[in-house]
Amino acid sequence: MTFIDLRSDTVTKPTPAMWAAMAKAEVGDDVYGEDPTINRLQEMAAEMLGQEAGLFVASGTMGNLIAVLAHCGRGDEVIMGDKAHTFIYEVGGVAALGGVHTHTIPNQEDGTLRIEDIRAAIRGRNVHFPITKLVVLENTQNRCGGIALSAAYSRKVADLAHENGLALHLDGARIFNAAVYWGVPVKELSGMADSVTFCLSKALCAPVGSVLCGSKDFIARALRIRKQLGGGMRQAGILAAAGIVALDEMVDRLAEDHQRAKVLAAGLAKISGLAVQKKEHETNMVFVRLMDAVMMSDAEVVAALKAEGILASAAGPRLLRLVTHYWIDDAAVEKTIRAFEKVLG
Ligand code: TLP
Repeated sequence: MTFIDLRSDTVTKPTPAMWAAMAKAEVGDDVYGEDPTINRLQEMAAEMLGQEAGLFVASGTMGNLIAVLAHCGRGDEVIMGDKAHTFIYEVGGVAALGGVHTHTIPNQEDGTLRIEDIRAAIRGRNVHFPITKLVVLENTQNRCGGIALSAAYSRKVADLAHENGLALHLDGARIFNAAVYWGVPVKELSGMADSVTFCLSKALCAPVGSVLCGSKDFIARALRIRKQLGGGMRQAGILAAAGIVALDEMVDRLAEDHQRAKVLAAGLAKISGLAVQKKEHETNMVFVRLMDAVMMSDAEVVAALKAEGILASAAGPRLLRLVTHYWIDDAAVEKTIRAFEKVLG
């Protein structure tokens, strides 16, 4: 059976143009800085994100970890949302590998952190306290619904961080979705941050990799940490070649994924037993809650959908997540709605 895979945009396979670019990629030893394709990707990414330099890394998780380790020393503190990917889904890496203390504050329904909560979380100088060094924002905010944060809000957070001598790191795994949502060049959402990671291997369809961007000094520190973590990847220009195609060809079309997510949400909203989460500034994710009247558990619904050829993920108790992407067309959306009707009918 071929599945309609809505579990995540991480499942996207490379496009034909990516396969072609990978087959003829010029490569070299990147630990010597000699892979021309990686160098080109890093320069392109930095330019697009409004930063001085970029570093190709294996994953979004590695990019965020390197950023936190480059900004903070052992015993320092980082402020982030309680729904931040770095807090929930990155295996506690900042604590395990960096000895960095995480101070969580609540993510609001709209994905933001309240400015007053950030301000209150910044520690004063006191011998008992860790030293606050960093604030992390996530754009789009995944667990809150794939919500695009605005440039104006991001600037406010950056200003607050900088006034207090802190850095701002942006987990921009899906920042291109946010840029397309707001209709702005991505640098407007990322240029104010001290560092930013974005993923090539999510909705942009490249098979592997993320780019961490920041100042030249920051990236020089990040390069050493990447090596320390075993992330020096040699002839990885093969992967970077797909990343270049991702940046050249795959950004503007993200609007189609956002539109299909809307159609999917509207179709699912008509099915009794489903409460579709509806928020402002949503992009390519649909979250649906199973209402009490539904006798099946989330795992049972996921299994029943799978039997119909649809893959969805359980995102919490009685909560499912469906993510649209390049390989989901209009027919797949329609088929998904019909499958939900059958499973819940
Ligand atoms: N998110 C994945 C899962 O890990 C949950 C997904 O399917 O959404 N930041 C954000 C905001 C992310 O959503 C993810 C991946 C990452 C970082 C990590 O990226 P990778 O998977 O490349 O390490």
